[in-house]
Amino acid sequence: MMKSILILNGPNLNLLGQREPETYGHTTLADVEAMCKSVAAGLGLQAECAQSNLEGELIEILHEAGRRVKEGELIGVVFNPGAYTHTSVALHDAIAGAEVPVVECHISNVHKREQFRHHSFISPVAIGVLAGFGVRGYELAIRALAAHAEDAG
Ligand code: CA2
Repeated sequence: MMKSILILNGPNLNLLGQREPETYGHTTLADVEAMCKSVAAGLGLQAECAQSNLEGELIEILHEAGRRVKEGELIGVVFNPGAYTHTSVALHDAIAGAEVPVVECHISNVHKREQFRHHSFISPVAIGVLAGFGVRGYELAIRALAAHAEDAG
């Protein structure tokens, strides 16, 4: 059975490519998802993609992902939590509680932006963090997650 990875995007990332191109580029979320599917396929993985603007829905998706990791169907999640990165103890607790492997991924380099973007509630429960490589970061995060799963066996 081909294993899956989940590409999960949080609030406002549905607007990608439509506004603020100087910060987030011209690529749309649909383009990013297609690129993720093709990168994953090259690694023998299936990429599933989800986006939600709702914190509770992201929590439920992470719980389900944790169950599927335990079943051996899913290797983990590439997660761009959007602005919830900087606010959400609930998403932190969901990742820890579901014991789901997460690579945190940001399009922009949050550390060269406003101070309020410098803290992440997600990083302490992530395998690792990628930021500042534009939408190419999703590809790098998929490769990082796949490599981590290989190492973990
Ligand atoms: O750099 C990233 O990927 C962020 O996670 C994006 C979030 C931001 O709040 C984080 O600090 C960093 C914002 C996502 C909103 O994306 C938009 C895209 C196009 C137009 C407007 C917003």
